Amino acid sequence: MTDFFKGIPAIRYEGPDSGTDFAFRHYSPDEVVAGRRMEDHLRFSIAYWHSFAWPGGDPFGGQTFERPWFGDTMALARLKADVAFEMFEILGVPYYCFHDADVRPEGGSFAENTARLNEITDYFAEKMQATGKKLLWGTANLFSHRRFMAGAATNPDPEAFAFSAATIKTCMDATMKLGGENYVLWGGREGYETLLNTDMGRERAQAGRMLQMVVDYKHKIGFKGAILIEPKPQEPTKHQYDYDVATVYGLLKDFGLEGEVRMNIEQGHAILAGHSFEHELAVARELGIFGSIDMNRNDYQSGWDTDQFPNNVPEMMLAYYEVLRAGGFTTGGTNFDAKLRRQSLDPADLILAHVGAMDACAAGLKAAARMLEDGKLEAARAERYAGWDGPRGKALLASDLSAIAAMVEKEGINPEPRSGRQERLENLVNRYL
Ligand code: XLS
Ligand code: NI
Ligand code: NI
Repeated sequence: MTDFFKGIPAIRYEGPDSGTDFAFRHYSPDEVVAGRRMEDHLRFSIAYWHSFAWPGGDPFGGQTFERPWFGDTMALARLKADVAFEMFEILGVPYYCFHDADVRPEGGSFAENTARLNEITDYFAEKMQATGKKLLWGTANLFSHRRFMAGAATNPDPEAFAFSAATIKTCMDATMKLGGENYVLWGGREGYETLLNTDMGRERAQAGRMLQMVVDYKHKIGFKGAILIEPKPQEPTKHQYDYDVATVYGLLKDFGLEGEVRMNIEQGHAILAGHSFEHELAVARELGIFGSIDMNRNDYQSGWDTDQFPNNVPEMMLAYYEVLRAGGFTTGGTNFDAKLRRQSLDPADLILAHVGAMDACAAGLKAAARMLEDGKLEAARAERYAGWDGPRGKALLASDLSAIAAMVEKEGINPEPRSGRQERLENLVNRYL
């Protein structure tokens, strides 16, 4: 045991009237919601990078956090892992996620990076065995080191493509070794900063080819998890090729991968793309490519991907409603891709940020389940489209323009507008909160 979280108790469900900050008010892992234990529904996961690797910097200032494991030795990487697993236990969170660069110090070569990754993930394997914690997904950080400044797969330099491909292989191997349930690709610098120096067609083709290689390798090694892409429109680049769910679907179609790759959808990225979170979830659900979520929130005024901990229950209800409509998570889960504000220095801040986020997710899920079980919203939606289920609706889509024109003329068809009832439905939704 380290003493980092000294004095902080294991967090338990105490219900809405609990008198302490260190308790869940809504998240009760064994409680059954919509036919499933809450723990199995929500499948919470902690993001190693934000909670244990991020030093608290912003564009105007550097490190604010002082953590005993900061530094670039393997001994400190092990200390970081000790603290991380202690936090997973305190919170009772079943899963975690990591990038290679979060968990091992950067080596002087690809071979040294690989050796260090293998060493620390062996240490993880022991800890997972001892605690029962699981890996939701692994990924490669192909955006922080300067070698990736012009992209990874989309880099104009083939050697950067090669280094990226090799690094992805080692991270897929580590994910497989740890029994990871997914492997994620987020295209951090797979985009451009200016069109003036960019061959967009070539870069997009490189991105598609890398993705094919990832899928081929998954099958080659028998990885049973899902390959997930995490769309984001921009930041750090001006434009990213995995802009949003619909854009990625086009990419998957182009490269013959629509049955192979699903989406990891992040709240803050949806907002940056000019969408709501539930929009992105609904698009993925409709296209059959929903996978997992990165849960956080943006500051709606700042315009950045601020990665704050989620706390807006009405928004989360609508998000989990889409998750439930998609049939719930299979390999995916709720990964807190969220970081403290840089003034939140205390170990307790790290715990309480997750406690509040888990509670907000639980409250959102429960409200969503009530709304789905009650069925009024779905009944209103079905009623609005009922005409399409009748014989005329079905026949129309199989018809053609001239036959339809003849029918409209003969029968004197003249559609009568009906209310969309938006406010009425908005009132209905608020009743489940
Ligand atoms: C950054 C992304 C990143 C991915 C994993 O905005 O959210 O953290 O989740 O590379
Ligand atoms: Ni993000
Ligand atoms: Ni993310």
